[in-house]
Amino acid sequence: KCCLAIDIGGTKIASALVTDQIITQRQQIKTPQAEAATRMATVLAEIMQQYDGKFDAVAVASTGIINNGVLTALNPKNLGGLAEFPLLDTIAKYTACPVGLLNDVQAAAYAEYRVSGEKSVNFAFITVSTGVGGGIILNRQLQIGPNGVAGHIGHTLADPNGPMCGCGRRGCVEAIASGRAIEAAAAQWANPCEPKEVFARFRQGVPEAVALIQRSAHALTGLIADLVIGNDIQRVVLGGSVGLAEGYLPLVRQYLQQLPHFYQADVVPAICGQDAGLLGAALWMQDSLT
Ligand code: ADP
Ligand code: BMX
Repeated sequence: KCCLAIDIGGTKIASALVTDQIITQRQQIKTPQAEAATRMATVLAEIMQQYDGKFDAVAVASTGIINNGVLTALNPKNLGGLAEFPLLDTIAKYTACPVGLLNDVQAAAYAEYRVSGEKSVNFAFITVSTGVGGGIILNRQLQIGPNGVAGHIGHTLADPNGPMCGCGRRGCVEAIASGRAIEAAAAQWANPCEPKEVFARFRQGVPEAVALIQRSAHALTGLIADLVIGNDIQRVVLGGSVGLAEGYLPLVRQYLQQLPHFYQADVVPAICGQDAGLLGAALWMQDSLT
């Protein structure tokens, strides 16, 4: 069986064919940031046409809350202002095959758990990417929830006096730790730069870059500690372009080790890398159909 997998992130949209965990014909484009609804429909139409006739099922992992076939952004700023989008109807226009949808990070968590042959009973995947997202596995079951909301841990509180989050609440982890948060802060510098360059400066020891990355890693450590103590999580996998950026994980581990024993968990880098969403969506679809 061959699955067309599509991963819609805040920064990039990837698509590929997935058969037995093997990814072929992978493509990647930038997520539309203007006229987002119209352009999203066009992009999806193009993807569906490119792979036409090559798959038996479609699995979509998307940023946002996926419920009843509709994508609702918790933080519309992460999706070029796109607040609500009829994801299922848009895809179903182009295929009679079964279509499955879930949140991007729920999918990535599923991939990391399945592919690694993970033994832990309670497990979490956290991505620090455009936003901060999570996927939680409790009792070996991926948590999706009745409304698709489960795992949106980027919107737990990091600092009641922190910056406003795009979701409308003040001080979320995402407003402090995410790629967008780093981007917004670094845009205010005398010598502004993108997150990738912020990391280069952090590694060179430039004080404002060090402080910014430390702030992100600190918020993330608080989130991990809260997850561990709230859900008895044994293992945490970190992903996303910020989460996997050189120097970030050691900082998170260092901060976590400063906390008392009960807050500790193994924190390891994602093994599926940039393909976790694609792979997870396909595996989840396959497992739900059988
Ligand atoms: P998505 O959110 O679409 O899943 P990513 O995981 O690539 O995509 O995250 C995108 C965010 O990561 C953006 O904010 C971008 O600026 C930042 N980013 C991209 N590349 C790097 C890098 N090499 N180092 C640090 N941050 C990066
Ligand atoms: C946001 C939220 C989550 C998503 C997470 C990571 C939106 C549009 N997205 O918290 O649903 O899982 O970002 O998304 O509200 P990414 O695009 O950074 O991978």
